[in-house]
Amino acid sequence: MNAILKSAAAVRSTQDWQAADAAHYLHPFTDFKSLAHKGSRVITRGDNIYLWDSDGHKILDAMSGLWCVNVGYGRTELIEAATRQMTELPFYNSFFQTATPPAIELAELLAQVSPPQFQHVFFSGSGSEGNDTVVRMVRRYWDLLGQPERSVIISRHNAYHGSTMAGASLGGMSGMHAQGGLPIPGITHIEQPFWFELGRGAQPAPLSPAAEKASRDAFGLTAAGWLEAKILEIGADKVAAFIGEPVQGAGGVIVPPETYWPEVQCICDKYGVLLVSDEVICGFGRTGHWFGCERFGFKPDLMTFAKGVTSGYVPLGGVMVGERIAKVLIEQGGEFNHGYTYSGHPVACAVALANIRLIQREGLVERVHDDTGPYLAAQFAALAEHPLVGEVQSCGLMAALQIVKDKPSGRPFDSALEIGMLCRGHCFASGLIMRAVGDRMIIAPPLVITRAQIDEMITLIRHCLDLTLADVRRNGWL
Ligand code: PXG
Repeated sequence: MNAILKSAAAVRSTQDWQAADAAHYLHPFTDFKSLAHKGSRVITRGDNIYLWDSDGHKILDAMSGLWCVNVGYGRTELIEAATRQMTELPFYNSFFQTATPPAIELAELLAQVSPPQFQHVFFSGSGSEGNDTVVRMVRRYWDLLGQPERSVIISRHNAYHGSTMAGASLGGMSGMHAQGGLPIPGITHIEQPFWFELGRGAQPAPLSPAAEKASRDAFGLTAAGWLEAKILEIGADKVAAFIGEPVQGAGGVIVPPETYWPEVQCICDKYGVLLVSDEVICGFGRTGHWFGCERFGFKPDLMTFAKGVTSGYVPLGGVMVGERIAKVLIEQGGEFNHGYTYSGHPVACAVALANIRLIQREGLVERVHDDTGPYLAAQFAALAEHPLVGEVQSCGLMAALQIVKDKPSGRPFDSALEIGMLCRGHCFASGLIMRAVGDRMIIAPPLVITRAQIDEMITLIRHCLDLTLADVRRNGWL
């Protein structure tokens, strides 16, 4: 397989790839003109946690593709599962009272690895589509219970729930809302549980660990209180559901205070509001648990998943449907007028089965929980001493460090300086893929990463922070 890809890369030069790319390919979330001018980086091959570009440079992929390649690149089990299924039955739908063995078996296995309230699944092709299904399903649920006015869904600013009309509306990205008249009606947002930005306040000196924990815990309750205030403002009889990522991924790996989710659960219970956990990033071991809701101790009614379900080898998403909703949809629902051509795609489901069995066989969730997660947390904690770093946070195998101008006060650099992008540029040039969300640098490496590879990644991160610091000093920005 790799030999074929290698030879494909060798057939055309990087320049040639870039010219064809610029001429025909509109990339997602991209300034087309500026990329056409600059030229794409063409990735041609992957193995384990590493990628290679069309110039032969080796890169440590600390973002798992896009938060998805949990079992790493080049896993024969997944490739063989796809080949077998394509040979036997590449496609059949699940619409007209039909099903395929991989879709049935995957539904069964997902029910086993999910929290016990989940015995049913609805498949989609992506996380965005999964969240479209969430919107359709929660509104259908309340319709069936004779409360159609209960239709408002509450989400959070700086959340990411996808890029379809419903996904982008549920998300809280202002840049996305600014294009195309979003959000769609019936979706509203509260503030995010981001302690460093909203709860810490300016401090003359660093907080002691005990004072910081107390401050975080108090802020968690405050942030959950914003949900209650919003429910009361709208009227509980109009609120259908609350949706959140256990840890906000694209928003910058924002790990909520421990008090946040249990309090959100109490508030949803108090007002009968459905609770939806978007597990597209947090699911399938990322947090050291099968699902992020288990890490944070809450019990959602719906869980959206995608990405890690197939480790990104083929597209698949869906929604785990809790018994509270499933019972109503099944027993009183009649036909649910919703579905996608690729709902339960047999090849995607076969790959997901192989992927989940691999995660089980290699004990990857336990490994993140007991070994590599705590190891990464300790290595990241040491980065907090760097002069540019104001905060570090990690949860399982995702982590963030916040670049600040002034450590004690946490004061940021002028956003126009784009220090995060500067640091990201050094990462790229040094053979490391690390993302910048503003001035917050984030990673989510494949779950197969070893301790030695974590050391290698941390050395690269430290090197890139040093290069960024040198730039900042040279330009007199400190
Ligand atoms: N929910 C969450 C929590 C996600 O992170 C989606 C839904 C949408 O999934 P699809 O499969 O439709 O893309 C996502 C996707 C980034 C980035 O910049 C993150 C995502 C997608 C693209 C970019 O970190 N997450």
